[in-house]
Amino acid sequence: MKKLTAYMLGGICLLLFSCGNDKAEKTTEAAPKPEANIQLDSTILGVTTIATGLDVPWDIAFGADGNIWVAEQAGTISRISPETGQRKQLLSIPDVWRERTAGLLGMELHPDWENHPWVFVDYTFRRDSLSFSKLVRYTFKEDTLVDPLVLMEIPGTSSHHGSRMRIGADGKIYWATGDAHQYNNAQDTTSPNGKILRLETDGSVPADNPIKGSYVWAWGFRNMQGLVFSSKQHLYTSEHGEASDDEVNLIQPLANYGWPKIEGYHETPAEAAFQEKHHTIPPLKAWTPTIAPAGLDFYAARQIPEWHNSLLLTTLKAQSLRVLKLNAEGTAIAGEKIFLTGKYGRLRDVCVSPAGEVYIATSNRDWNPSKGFPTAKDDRILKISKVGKITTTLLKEDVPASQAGAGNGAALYNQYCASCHKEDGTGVPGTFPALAGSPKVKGGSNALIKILLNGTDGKLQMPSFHFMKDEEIAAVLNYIRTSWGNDEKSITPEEITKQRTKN
Ligand code: HEC
Ligand SMILES: [Ca+2]
Ligand SMILES: [Ca+2]
Repeated sequence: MKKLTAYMLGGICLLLFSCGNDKAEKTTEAAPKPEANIQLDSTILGVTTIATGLDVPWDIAFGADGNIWVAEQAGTISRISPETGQRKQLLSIPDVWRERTAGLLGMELHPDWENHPWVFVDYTFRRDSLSFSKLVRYTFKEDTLVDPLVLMEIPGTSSHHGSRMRIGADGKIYWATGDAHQYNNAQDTTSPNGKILRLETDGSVPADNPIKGSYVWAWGFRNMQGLVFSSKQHLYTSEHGEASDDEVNLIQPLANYGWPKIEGYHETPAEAAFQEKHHTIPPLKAWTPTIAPAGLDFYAARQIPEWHNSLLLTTLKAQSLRVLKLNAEGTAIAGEKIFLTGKYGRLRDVCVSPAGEVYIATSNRDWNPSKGFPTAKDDRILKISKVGKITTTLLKEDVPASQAGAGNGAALYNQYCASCHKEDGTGVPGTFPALAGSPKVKGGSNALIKILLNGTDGKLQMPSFHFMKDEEIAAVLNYIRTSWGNDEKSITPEEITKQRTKN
C-alpha cells in the first residue's frame, strides 16, 4: 500500500512539478539494469530494455538532442529518453495506410540539425484505391513536427515498399525504394521502384546526378530495409531476397545490382551471362537460407572495440543482431558475428549513439506472427553498451545455423518454409495457406513439385525453390506429406529431376 501511494504521488509529482530533490533518488531507482550480458574478446556488454509497449518501431534514430527518435508503423513519431525511457509523442500522421508491410517506414533526421531541424519520413497511403509511397519532410518546432512538404510520391502495391533513407555528407537524400512487387521495375531505369534515388532536401533532382534529370542513382533491387553511410562515405544496403539470397551490397552510382535477373552471387550460367552483358555488381555477402535482414547502422565508435568499423544488421526471420566486420577499405565483409538469436524475437532496426551505445527496436507486433511472440513487453527498445562486469545471464556469440542435410526434411522445412507456413504447418490465415490438411499437399505429386520448382504468381505468391537440390525438395515434400496428420506416399528425387527437365 505504501509503495502504491508513493508510486501515485510520484506520478502526480511528475505531472505537476519538477520534483526537485526527489530526483536523484528516483533516477537510481528507475535506472533499468542489464538483463543479459554478452562477453566479447575483451569487452563485457549489458543488454537493457529501455522502453516497452511500442507498436512496431520501424525506424529509430539517435537525435542531436540525445533522445532516440522512433517512427512506429501505424504513423506516430516520438522521442524517448534513453536514460528514463520517458516517451513524448510529437506527431501522428493522419493519412498513413498500415496494412501488412505498408505503413510509416523509414525516418531520417537531418545531420545538420541546428540549421535544418528536418525530419524525413517515408510512408504508404491510398488514393482512389491505389497505394503509393511518399517521402515527406517535416520541420521540428516547439515539440512538434509542422509544415509537411511532400518531396516525392512513387507507386506502391501490396508489399515490397522498402524503405530507408539517409542524408549523405553531400547533403543529398538517398532513398532505398522497393520494387512494389513488380519485378520488372527494378531493371527499368525510368521507374522509381527498386532503386536508390538521390534527391535534394527540397525534392528536386540534383544537378550532378549520374542520369541527367533523373533521381536514379543505382538500380536492380527487390526490397531494401537497411541503408547506411560509413565514416568513409561508403553507402551500404541490406536487401530481402525471395526464397534465397538475402544480400548486403556496397552501392556505386550508375550501377546495376541484378534483381530480378540475378539473386545473390552471380554463380549460375544465366547469371554470369547477364553480368557479362550488364556489368552487374554482386553483393558483399548473401545468405541462403534467408535471414530477413532489416536495419543497418555503421559502428565507428571505440566503446566496443571489437565492433569498430563494422556494419550492425538486425534480422527479422533469424531474430538476431549481426556484426559484419569490414576490411580497412570498407570494400569487403571480413567476418560475421551473431548475437541475441531468438532472445527478443524479430529485430527491425538499429541505431548507434555518438558515444557508441547501440539501440535495437523489436518488431513482434508486425503482420508476420512468430511463435511465442509478442510478449506483454513488446515492442521494445533495447540498449547494448559496455559494462564493468558480468551481473546476470551470460549470452554467448551464436553459431550460424548449419545448412540442413539433404536427408533432413524437418530441418529443411524449418529453414526454408516455416517463416511463412509456420513450424506447425498452420500458416497465416489469408496470407500463407496451412499445409496441414492442404488438398494440394495431398494431391498428385506432379502438381506439388511444380509449386516448389516454379512458385506461383496469383494474388498470394509462393516463391520458387528451384535452387534447392532434388534430394532436398524430395525430403521437404516428404516431410510435409507425413506431418500434422498428413499421410501421403513419398516422392523420389528422380520425380523432381523429371519435372525439372519438363519445365
Ligand atoms: C515467403 C513465404 C513462403 C515460403 C518461404 C514458402 N511458401 Fe509455400 N506458399 C506461400 C504462399 C503465399 C502460398 C499460396 C500460393 C498461391 O495460392 O498461389 C504457398 C503455397 C504452398 C503450397 C500449396 C498449399 C495450398 O494449400 O495452396 C505448398 C504445398 C507450399 N506452399 C509448400 C511450401 C514449402 C514446402 C516451402 C519450403 C520449401 C514453402 N512453401 C515456402 C508462401 C511461402
Ligand atoms: Ca543483387
Ligand atoms: Ca545467384
